[in-house]
Amino acid sequence: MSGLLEGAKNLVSRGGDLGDRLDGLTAATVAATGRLDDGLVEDARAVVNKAQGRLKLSADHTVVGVAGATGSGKSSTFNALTGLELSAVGVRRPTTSWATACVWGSEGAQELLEWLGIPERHQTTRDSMLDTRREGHELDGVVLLDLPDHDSTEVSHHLEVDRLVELADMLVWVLDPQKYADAAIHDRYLQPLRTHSEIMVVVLNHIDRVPEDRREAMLGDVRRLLDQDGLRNVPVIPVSAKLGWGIPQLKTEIAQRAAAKRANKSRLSADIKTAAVKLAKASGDAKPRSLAKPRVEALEDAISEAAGVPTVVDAVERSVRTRASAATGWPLVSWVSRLKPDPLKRLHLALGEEATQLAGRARTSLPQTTAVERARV
Ligand SMILES: Nc1nc2c(ncn2[C@@H]2O[C@H](COP(=O)(O)OP(=O)(O)OP(=O)(O)O)[C@@H](O)[C@H]2O)c(=O)[nH]1
Ligand SMILES: [Mg+2]
Repeated sequence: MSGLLEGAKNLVSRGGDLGDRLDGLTAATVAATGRLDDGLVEDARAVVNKAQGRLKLSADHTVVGVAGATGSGKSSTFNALTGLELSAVGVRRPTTSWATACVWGSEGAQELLEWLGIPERHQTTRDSMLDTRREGHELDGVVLLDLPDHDSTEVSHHLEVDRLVELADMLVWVLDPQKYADAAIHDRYLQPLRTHSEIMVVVLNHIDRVPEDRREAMLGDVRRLLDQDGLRNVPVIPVSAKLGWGIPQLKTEIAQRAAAKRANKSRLSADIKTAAVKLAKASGDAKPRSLAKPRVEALEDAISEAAGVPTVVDAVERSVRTRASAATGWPLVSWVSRLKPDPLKRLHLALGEEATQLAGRARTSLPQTTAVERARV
């Protein structure tokens, strides 16, 4: 148990390479199996599997999920970023049932999209369209995902959201003036993701519908709630997806992180750290109990007695003595000792050629362990 604790602690404090951290978490998961809560270990194992899966795929792409409540304007934001009407924007709620992807720079993205489980009919490649404008290249390497609503009445929607929020390298949370304070998003997503602030951006959409003199106060309120969630570093951008306000800022925010090609590593590293902290916490920091030396020795004695070790030691001793006197005694009488039975042979054990190795048949004639010896062990 101390090994597990040490492993997890090192993982938490060390700034080391992602591969090392992953190895550390793998080792801690193996050590924790059967010792810590199964659910916790299972979660840690899922993190290991996900990280191993993602690290095998394109490091040139950054998967950006656009998430939020129903009607907050995810699809509108997605369309504004792509400059295309790819995702259905609806009046009827909820509109988006399946994630849609738009990829800028498709080379190497196919396997990534497969891993994300986005069917081909829900994928669009930005460079397949004639796109000569300079800004078209700004988002090179981005795989933008329009997600269904997390607060849906449809169970399949939040299952899909949860799955993709887990896999994305970066997340854009779309809030709206009516529901930005909903516990549903803060308690279920934002707060638990406070360890992942580096990979998140929040937008306050529908800002055109907020009277101008109230915008500042509302943004301040969103900021306060995010600070409470532990997301002090996460930027909040006022946006009107409908009118295109704030879209260039959002684009720049995404583009900078995508260009740094760090988001996927930051994400995995935050996941690994979170899992490690949980394992370390569950394992506690009490010193592992050590047994007093006399008790260890008593146990060793009982086990060796039950296994017949003293009988063999005694037989070896007597056998060596008999052989020695046969070899070195005065020839006139030494032949007498050869007549004595070899104590080792009686146990179906024998001293090898040079009397240094003990050789035996698979089944020796060592006495069976008695009930008393077993009880002592
Ligand atoms: N005035 C205004 N309307 C907006 C804005 N963004 C979206 N809308 C409208 O809000 C409604 C919902 O927008 P969607 O983009 O479909 O929202 P969504 O989050 O994708 O919704 P679901 O897919 O159902 O979860 C649509 O009627 C949009 O036209 C905005 O910034 N300002
Ligand atoms: Mg939608």
